[in-house]
Formats: sequence, C-alpha cells, structure tokens
Amino acid sequence: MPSSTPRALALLAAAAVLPAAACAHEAATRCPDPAPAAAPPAATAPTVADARAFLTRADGELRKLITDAERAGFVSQTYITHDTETISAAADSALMAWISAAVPLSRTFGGLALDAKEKRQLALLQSRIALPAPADPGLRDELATLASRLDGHYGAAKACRTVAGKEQCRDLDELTSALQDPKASWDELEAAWTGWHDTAAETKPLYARFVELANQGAREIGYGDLGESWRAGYDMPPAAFEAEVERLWQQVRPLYEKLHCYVRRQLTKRWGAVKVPPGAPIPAHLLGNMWAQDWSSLFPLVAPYPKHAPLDIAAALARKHVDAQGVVRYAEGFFVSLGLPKLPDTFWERSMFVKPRDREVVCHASAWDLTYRGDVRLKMCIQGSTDDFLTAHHELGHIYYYLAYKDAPTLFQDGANDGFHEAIGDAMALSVTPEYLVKVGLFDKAPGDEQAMLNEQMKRALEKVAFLPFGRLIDQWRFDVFSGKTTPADYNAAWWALKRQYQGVAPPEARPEGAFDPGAKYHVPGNTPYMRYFLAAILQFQIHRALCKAAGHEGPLYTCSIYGDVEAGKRLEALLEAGSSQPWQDSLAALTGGEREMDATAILDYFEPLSRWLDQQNEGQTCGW
Ligand code: X8Z
Ligand code: ZN
Repeated sequence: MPSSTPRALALLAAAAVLPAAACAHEAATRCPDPAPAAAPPAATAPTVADARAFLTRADGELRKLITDAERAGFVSQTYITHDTETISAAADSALMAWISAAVPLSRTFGGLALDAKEKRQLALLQSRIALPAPADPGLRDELATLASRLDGHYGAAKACRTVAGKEQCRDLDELTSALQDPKASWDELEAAWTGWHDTAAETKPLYARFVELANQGAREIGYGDLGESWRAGYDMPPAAFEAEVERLWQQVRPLYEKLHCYVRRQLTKRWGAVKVPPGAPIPAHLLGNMWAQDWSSLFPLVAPYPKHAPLDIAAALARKHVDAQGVVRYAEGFFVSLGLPKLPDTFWERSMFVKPRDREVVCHASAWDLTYRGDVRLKMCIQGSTDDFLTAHHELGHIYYYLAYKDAPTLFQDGANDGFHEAIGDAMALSVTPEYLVKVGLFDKAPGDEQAMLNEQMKRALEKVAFLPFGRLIDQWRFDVFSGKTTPADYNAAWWALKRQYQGVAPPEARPEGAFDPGAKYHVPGNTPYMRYFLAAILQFQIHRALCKAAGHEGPLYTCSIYGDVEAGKRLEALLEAGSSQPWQDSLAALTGGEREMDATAILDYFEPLSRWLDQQNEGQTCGW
C-alpha cells in the first residue's frame, strides 16, 4: 500500500458485504463469506433507494475495513516478521472479500436515475481496483498471503557474498551507495547490480502464481485480465488510455534520446568504447541507480560546465545539521507557504523517518492514510541526501492530498487520477530553484549565469527525463504478463527486450536462467501500478506551468518558484479537495484554465535550453541503439 493505495485496491470498493470487522484479525478463512446485505430481493428490480442505501452503508463499512488493512500494512512494512505479514494478509483478504461481492452488486444499480456523484461512486468502485481477488475464500487468502510475502521478501532482501573468507551481506541502500561510488571499478559496480537483481530470483514462482490468482479475480468482476482492470481507471475506455500513453511517450521520446546520446558518450569516455560501444545500449550498472531510472549521480561526469560547482543540497543539510525530521520540515514549510495547513502532531509522532537499527522494514518511501480521516504517516529511511530532500516533497504531495479530501465520501478519497497523486509533490519540488534554496537559508547566494542554469537543467534532466522510458515500460511488461502474451518462462527476456527498446540499456552480462529481474523493482512485488509515475512525470510540469501562471510568473518556466504564493496555493487546494469526485479532465481544466488533455509541451518547454544545448553537443555523433 505505498502512497495513495492500499494493496488491495487503488480506491476502495464499497459494499454492504461486511464480514464482521473483527474478522480481519482472525485467519481470514474463518470469517463468514461476505453476503451483500444491500442486495435487493431476487425477483425485484433494484430501486434508487436501494442504490442510495448501498452507497451510504458502504461508505462507513469501507472506511472500517480500509483502516484495518492500512494499519496492519503499516505495521508489517515497519516491522517485517512472519506474524505481521500474516496479520496484514488477513486484513487485506477481508477487504478483498468486500470488493469481490460489492462490484457485481454495484452493477445491478447501473440503469437507475441516480445523480452524477452517486453514479460516479459506483463507477469508481468498479474501475479502480489494484488487486481483485477470486471470490473463493481459499484462493483469496492465498492471493493475500502471496502479496504480503512478496512485499516482505523485497523489504528484507540482502545480497550476500564471501569477502576474504567472511560472509558479507548488503541491503539495497548499501548496494545503491556502491553503485554511486565514483571510484568504484567496473567489477564492483557489476557485483552491486547483480547482487541485488539476483535476490529476486526466488520470488519468480510466487509472482507467477500471484498473476494467475489476480487475473482470476479480475475476470470474475468482468475484466479480461488484471491489466485491463488497471487501464480502466482513467475516465476513458482502456484502449483509449493505451493510445494516450503512447501519444505522450512519442511527445517526449526525442528529448530522452538526446540525453541518452550525450550521457552514453561521456560513459564511453570514462569506460572505453569496448565496454560502452557507441550505437549500443548502455550497460545498466553504470547509471548510478539499480533500475537505471534516475541518473542524477552521474552529474559530475556529464555536467555541461563541470568547473561550475552546482548547489549541493545534501552538503548544505549536513552543514546545518538538519536531521531526518528537519528534512521533512522543509517540505512541510513549502506547502505551508502556499496557505496549506501545518501537518498534524500525530504525523510527527507516528511516522517512520529513519531506518530502525533493530528490525527489517520496507525502506521504499511511502505515504499512508490510515483512517481516511487524517491519521497520515510517512515511511522513509532518510539519510539526508538530495534525493531524500526531493522525495520528502513527493511524499508530502500524497499527504496533503489525503488531508485535503479527508471529509469526502470514501470513494472520492483518491487522486483525480493516480498520476495526479504522484505528481503533486514533484510539482512542488520543481519550485526548489536556486533562488528558493537561498530564501529558505540553505545557501547564501544563487549563481545567476547561463552556465549554472545549464548545469541545473542537466541535474533535473538526469532525474526527470531519464525516468520517462522507465515509467513507460514497467506496466507495458506487466500488461503483457497479465494478458498471457509473456509467460513465466519469458519473464526476464521480455523485461530486457522492453528495457532495451525504451531505455536503451542492457544488463552487464547475460542474465542467468531463472533470473527474475522485474521482481527486483519494488512496485512489482508490491503490486503498485506504475503507469501513474509516467503520467506524473509529464503532469507535474503541466501542473507547475498552471500554478506558475496563477502566481503571475513571467519568464521561462524553469525559473519559476511558486513558494509563498497563496493564489497558486488556492488553485492547488481546489484540485486536492476535489479528489476523484469528478473526471480528471474536469479537474485539470479547472486547474489550468481549460486544458483537458495530459500534455507534454510543459516538460519540453521547461527543458528547452538543455534540449538546444544537447542538439549542439550531439551534432555529427552516433545516437540511438
Ligand atoms: O515509488 C515512488 C515514490 C513513492 S510513491 C517514492 N516513486 C517511483 C519509484 O521510486 O520508482 C517516485 C518516483 C518513481
Ligand atoms: Zn508517490
């Protein structure tokens, strides 16, 4: 249940199915099977009154089941043990039982003369389900248990090897540090990369079974497979959504290819043309990130003006002795400057900000909404890096969304679409300009010349532009898996075919038989749909452009910071408060003053100076792979 999503569903299904709430704490198989309490008598057509009773009752019951599942999930991810996994699986199973019964029931209200908001709640109930379970209680429990195990396995995974006769085990944080060490040899980088990827191999059969069961669940509620149910959550037919994603990708692809071309050339200079040949995919262990999704750590190697030292946020935080909570306070301060409220005391008391020394946790950052009534939490392993600083903004984007819609009906407590939920905090972080960093006291002065500006652009592009093909491909892989086009025997080959096609990266060596590299990325074992991040990567610039306009910003988009602008804050708050109560197209139009499509012109506009600079650098060079 990272971020905006309980594991079982993206938004939650409502229904009057209620297994007694206490049942969530028992072995789920001992719970009575859910029985739709609001179902009309068999021979009678359902009425508007039946539908309204269903929605009203569902709202409260649903919140109760969500709270049980979220609380159990938060505990299991911050204290991984067999028992917490089991408790979490039982709570998820209870929730999934609801969904299995509620969706068909909600369909019986389809033709009634309900008002638009009521109809929308029914539609959301049917279309935003991340993990539909089979109705059979045994299969449902099996699915919930698998989901919990996959999560726990990822969180506790370590790569072990023998060094000087002694076993040495490294977790993801340690392996990532090794990947980002500028002095590391080729072999050390490869060992860190391979070590992590190999941890996932043993989960491949679990994942294959997980797919079978989740697909069965999706079919039972009327979808062709799980992928179709995920694509149904965007206020348009699933096929139209696929076409939208492709349209957006084609808009940004040329920018990515320019960056790839330039970065590969610097890597060729560093490692030689035998190891990094021009015209070939980049070896994936050279990009400073386990999945090659964020190349920020390569900045010193690829900076347009290397002598021009950029503002180093991590160094400033260390200089000022800012602790983990202090990092989050900066992000909170940003939202507060826009007129949004301070975070509740319970957020500071109940969140996990640092990695505990004495137990296993899932370190992948996430934001939680335990009660859908304001008990919000952050879960992060903050060390004070620049990435932590930006991720804190990302996570508070989720938290401020949760707080803004906390009084809405449960079914409207979600993003306009899931890309919006992911985009809010990142849109705020786009306002973390050098001038902003000076304003909040992290630096004394901001360098104002063109060389510094191009360096800043490069730093951002290594994070934002490098991400785009990765954001696009993860669910391409899952859609093919869910549809059966890719079978377990082909899981890894299909993954690397897509990595090559979209990202232009390749594994350092041929991967062994049995490797399951997609399982080494959190969101696959965690069952978090990923297209949301691709959409967010584009939407955040569109949102930034709209808020900058509201703030009266003049000049290039990359110079804008909305920090302290309450006019922009009002626009933002209206978007957040609306949650999922209206089609996202309406929310986007309200925010932007009329734009009804997701649109990559804002990101292209933002990176225009760098794009021109890359064109000059790449002239006459071999690009592509
Ligand atoms: O998973 C996340 C957030 C939590 S929703 C930290 N992100 C994606 C990732 O890490 O792969 C943010 C960017 C993409
Ligand atoms: Zn997120």
